[in-house]
Amino acid sequence: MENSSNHSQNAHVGNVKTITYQKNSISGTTDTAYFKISVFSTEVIRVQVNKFSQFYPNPYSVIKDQNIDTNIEIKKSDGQSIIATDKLEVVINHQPFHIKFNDQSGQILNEDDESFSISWLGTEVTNYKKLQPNEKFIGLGEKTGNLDRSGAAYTNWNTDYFAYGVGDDPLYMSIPFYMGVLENRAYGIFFDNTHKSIFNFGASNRRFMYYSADDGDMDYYFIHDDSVADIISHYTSLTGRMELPPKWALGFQQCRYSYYPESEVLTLANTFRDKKMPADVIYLDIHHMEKYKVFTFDGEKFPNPQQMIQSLKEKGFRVVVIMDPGIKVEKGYDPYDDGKANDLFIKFPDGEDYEGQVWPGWCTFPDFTMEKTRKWWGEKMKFYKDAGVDGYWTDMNEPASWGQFTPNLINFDYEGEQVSHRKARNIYGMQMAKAAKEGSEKQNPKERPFVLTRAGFSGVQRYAAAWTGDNVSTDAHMLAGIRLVNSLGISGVSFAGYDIGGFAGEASKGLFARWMSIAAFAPLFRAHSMINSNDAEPWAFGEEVEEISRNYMKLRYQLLPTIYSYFYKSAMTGQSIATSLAIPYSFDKKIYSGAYQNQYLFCDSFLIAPVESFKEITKVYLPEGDWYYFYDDKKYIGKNEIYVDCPLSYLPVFVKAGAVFTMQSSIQHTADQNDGHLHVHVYAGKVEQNFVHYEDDGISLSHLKGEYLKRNIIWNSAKKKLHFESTEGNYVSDFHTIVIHLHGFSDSDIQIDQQSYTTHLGDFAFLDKLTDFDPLPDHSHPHLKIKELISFTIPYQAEDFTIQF
Ligand code: NBV
Repeated sequence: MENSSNHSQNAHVGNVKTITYQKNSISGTTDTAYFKISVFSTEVIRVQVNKFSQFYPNPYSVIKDQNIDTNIEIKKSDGQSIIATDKLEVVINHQPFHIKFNDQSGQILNEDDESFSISWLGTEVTNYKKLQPNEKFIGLGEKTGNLDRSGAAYTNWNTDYFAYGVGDDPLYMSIPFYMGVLENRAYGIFFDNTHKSIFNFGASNRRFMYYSADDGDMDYYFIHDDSVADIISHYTSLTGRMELPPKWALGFQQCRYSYYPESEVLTLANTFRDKKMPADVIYLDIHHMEKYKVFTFDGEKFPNPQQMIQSLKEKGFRVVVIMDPGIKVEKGYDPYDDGKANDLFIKFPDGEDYEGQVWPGWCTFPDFTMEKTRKWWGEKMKFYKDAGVDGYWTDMNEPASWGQFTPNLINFDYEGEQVSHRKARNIYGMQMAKAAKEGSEKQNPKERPFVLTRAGFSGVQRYAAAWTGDNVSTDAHMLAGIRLVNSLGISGVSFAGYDIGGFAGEASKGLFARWMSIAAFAPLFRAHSMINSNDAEPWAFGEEVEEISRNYMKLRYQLLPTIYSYFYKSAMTGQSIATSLAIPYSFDKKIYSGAYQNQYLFCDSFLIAPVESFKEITKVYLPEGDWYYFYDDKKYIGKNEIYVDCPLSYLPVFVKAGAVFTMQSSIQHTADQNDGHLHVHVYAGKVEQNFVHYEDDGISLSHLKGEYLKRNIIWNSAKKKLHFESTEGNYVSDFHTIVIHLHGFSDSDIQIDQQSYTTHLGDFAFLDKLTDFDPLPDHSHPHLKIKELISFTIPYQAEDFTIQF
């Protein structure tokens, strides 16, 4: 179909020449291309265009089928075809081919630039979209820069980037999904092409935004619904959602490049327990291996890994090991011999194995785009399982190699399609994470897997949590990491975190303390640091930092009933856990400003206002609604900018008026017994809130067979009614008593069904008072007494009950 021999000039898709109308899709030809527009569902339209009579879809990311029964109406005329669903109107103009998307009221959401719409420059395919007035752009996963990406451009090409700069691009993971936010409406676009791609949100021009890929199909999903959160929900119903992780993965995780020998690992575990700093996970980085060879232990450093891991387990720790993809080229080394014998490595087109240099020296690389290889890798993981390892950390899976320039001609299986590195690179890391997850499930079928991955692509959330790679110990990096994690949350990857303290460089005392306090409110709570750097455990920075860290670590563990409930919610709905304000307050322009763009909601109730370590006072923007300062219940009116003191011991945190969240007693690790009291915190406010409290055993798969407990706690502040619905599921609660804390109330007359309960003014502190370091004089201490807090205790019961006051 291609008629342009001049590849250095833009070749436009041209006019529609033929068109056929099928049930819920339209397809046809243009002067230069083939196209198909399918109604995937009421809110999702798929557009496919290429120059061949066959499409080459990405087999990895989208796991949902088209719902061909979606109710639609098609209007046909010579110049246009219009598809209308209950949410969207798609106007396909025929001459030339260009598309416009309207919402159901006819307001424009998005339209192609008429002259260029879909065009090619050689094999490079691009879709040009007109910039709408005041359009903002959010998402694109692990991308540095501002929350609003307008005026910037980004490349998707998974890249190993040690000590990246806070504005650098590309990094390790590519998620070609973004949302456009207009005055009062929003849409999402997922460009499902694994080649190197570019998203230009109006950089160096003011005519259009565009997304392009080096090669392959123009294949995108256009999504529209009432809110940004709904759009994320559709995107994650296409590309999948995280599965509920084991609860231990929500605890504090301590990493270092590298802890060894065995005695150091055991001392580390003991120190957490001695110092009463709750923690769950210890990582073994590359020095656990013999000469960096995956699926080995260094016999000198770790003479008895099984015994060591068993002893860590007895202290309540889980062990996660690193797995790099590179397999050392060494005859006699089983993974090499076996992989070679089974033809599992990526190859040059002449059939010779590709070899690149990584930690072990010259290596081959398993072709994770092949089912056979993924299975084989999973079988090899028996080695770690036998030692007692519980979690897996897939690093270097961009794939990285010295020189950082993998030749493009290398061949990958790509589920039988046989493609070059150009098409396979971006998907490689995700497929390694898949191999690790499935390997873990095979080796340990009774427990939920935990995989942490560096590289990934759309859909990676189904297999692994993500961390933002080799950051640096600076305040700017701390804040940039928060935006990266929030952006991952916008883009379907809700289980994510950053290296607390910074991987490269040395954190100052203040920086480490602040970073710990913020990360206590991150989905993944993990500290890590580079080889040859100072000790960077939470006690390594002196007593003050130790106390601050302990305070926030304890708080994290006390909040686990809420955090776990939100992980459950995220697994069900694809919604973020660390939620950029652009999700709930998308149309409030203030939240995009440089001063406030790092703010986010954690588990919906907490507004976290991250601030540099050197600041003692900061400006916070409180969006719509009322807000309570977390530490003393002082109430603030929303849509307001306020100044807040922010000594290192008090990270600015506010609770949304009308919020409900749950807490438990202080524990040392996630499997530690709490005291049986479920603390339900309820805040006066005008909104009705439904908090879904979720419990299960935190580790097995029995929750999928009904062994869970779910309970809606519905708080209607206007009617002063707190309703505990009856519990659902067969799991017997971890709690025997409910303690209710009412914040922002003066009323103390409480009836539960017919019975009256006595309440008392509370004396509740979310943080312990620091011993010698408290910066505030006693009388102004925020946590000494929460004056308006009223608490009372009732026995836990499975049946529903209402508290009226
Ligand atoms: O395995 C060593 C490191 C690891 O600690 C880090 O978290 C990864 O992002 N790894 C990169 C390899 C090289 C780092 C210089």
